[in-house]
Amino acid sequence: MAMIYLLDYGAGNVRSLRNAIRKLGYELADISRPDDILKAERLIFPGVGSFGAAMQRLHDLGYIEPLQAYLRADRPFLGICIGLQCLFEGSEESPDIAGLGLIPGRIRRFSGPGLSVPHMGWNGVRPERESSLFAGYNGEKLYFVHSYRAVPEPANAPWSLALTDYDGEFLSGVQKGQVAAVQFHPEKSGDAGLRLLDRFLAGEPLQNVGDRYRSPETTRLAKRIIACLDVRANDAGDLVVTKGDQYDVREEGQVRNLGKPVDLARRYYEEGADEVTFLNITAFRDFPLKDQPMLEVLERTSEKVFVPLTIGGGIRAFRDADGRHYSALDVASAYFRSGADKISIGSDAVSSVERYQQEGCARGDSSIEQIAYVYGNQAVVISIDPRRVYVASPAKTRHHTVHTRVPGPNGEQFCWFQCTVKGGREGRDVDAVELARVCEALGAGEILLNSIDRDGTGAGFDLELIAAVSDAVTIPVIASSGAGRVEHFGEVFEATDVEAALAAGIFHRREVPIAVVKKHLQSRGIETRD
Ligand code: 1PR
Repeated sequence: MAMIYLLDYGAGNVRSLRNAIRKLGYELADISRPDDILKAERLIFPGVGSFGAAMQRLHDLGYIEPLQAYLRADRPFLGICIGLQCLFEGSEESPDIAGLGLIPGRIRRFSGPGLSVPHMGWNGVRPERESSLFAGYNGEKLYFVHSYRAVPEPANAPWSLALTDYDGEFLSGVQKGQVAAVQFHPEKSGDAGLRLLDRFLAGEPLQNVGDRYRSPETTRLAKRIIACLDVRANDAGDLVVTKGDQYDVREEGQVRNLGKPVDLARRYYEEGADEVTFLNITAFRDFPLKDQPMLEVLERTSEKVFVPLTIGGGIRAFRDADGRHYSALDVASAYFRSGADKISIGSDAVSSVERYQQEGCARGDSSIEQIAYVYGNQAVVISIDPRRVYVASPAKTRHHTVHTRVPGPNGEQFCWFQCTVKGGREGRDVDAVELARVCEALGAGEILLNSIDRDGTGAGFDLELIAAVSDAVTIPVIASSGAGRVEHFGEVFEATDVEAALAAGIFHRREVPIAVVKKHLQSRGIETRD
């Protein structure tokens, strides 16, 4: 069996890819010097971060020449995501930096009107011709996350292997001879992705050996269903999944215990969750890197769960007991190394927005900017914990108000959505709409929009809050808090433009299986991943 070589230049989370390769039964070696590249029998290049950062890193490590020689010699290669984009001549993302130049054309940003960018989530591919890579592919959706894409042109037609529809069509698979690359993440695409990866690893020649595929007419991005696990230590010191009612997780004085984090995450993966999110809900008061069982939870989860993992809680700068300083980027990096694909920032995002408003501009040193620069915008989620504040009229506040159908305690017809920090313990003078807008400007890639008023109530999502925020940004928004019945999921996707809906309590208590949510959505004509 051929040894698989990984070109990992240490800029992001490739733990899941390593885990996927090991799970499929292959041995893995790392490229650690330029010479290793030409020794490799099968090479995987999972590009991470931005196009410019990836090319710069290849350059600094002296990898460009041997890599070009390897590719020109038509040796087995699989590029993933940025690993596909680097094969082209250049990219709008980093206009001054040249690509490897193997495939004609430049990478361009998605720009269609009303389109959510990044293209994040599960979409299909349309294979253009037979290949061993897509042999047996049957229209299953695969996981994509990117803001730039390769556009099909006559000059790169000989490379075109598969197309995906979003803002027109883009090249989601390329291949010529033994060199192939895909824009989606096979290691994050559940069983369908693992099967595809296995076909490359198995070493079948890449050309013209596939079965006939059944290709859908056009591919459609699915609405995502996310299972959320709020995690904290209980009074005995064990890390448990808990769940609050309006953020209060205690029942008769005890922290509610709904199960073990790794087991539950695995259960949701098997039941068809499109993503799994962990929120370390007490990390605001503890130093998250000290004695953190959360890192181990992530490591163990990423061995078994092959869909995207997000982790939130405590992502901010810290000084430990010995006076050592850790930046938010250090904390995030520890989470990425342990298997997270995205990190989510709560309290610190509110502080960054307050500072942005005081100073009137971005300074490049907020946690959002620092993490997005290194790991890419798509890896930075902002978790908002808003609470309604009722007012008699919009003139009573400087904040973004909505005319509400759920009047306040004194019959108020208007409300604004006040951001809170420290798990709802402190309200700040920032509203959810302005927070989302500023975080998008600072480089966040997605918004996780909770509601303290609806959390754990089962009364349905706060559609007024969700519409106000999702109308204010172009990045994807995840609706969270209040799901109590399958109909609530249909409602939120029909009434607003959100890309994903998240729930906790109804999944933990096994009241509604994820598959039933998806069936319901399909019956309403809403696209999902099966
Ligand atoms: O502020 O960066 O340290 O991050 C802390 C993170 O922990 C934030 O993302 C914040 O939302 C979360 N958090 C803090 N305290 C609580 C709590 O519940 N006491 N959980 C908490 C937030 C809300 C949702 C929940 C949905 C769905 N949980 O994520 O899962 O409301 O619930 P439902 O379907 O049962 O209604 P930082």
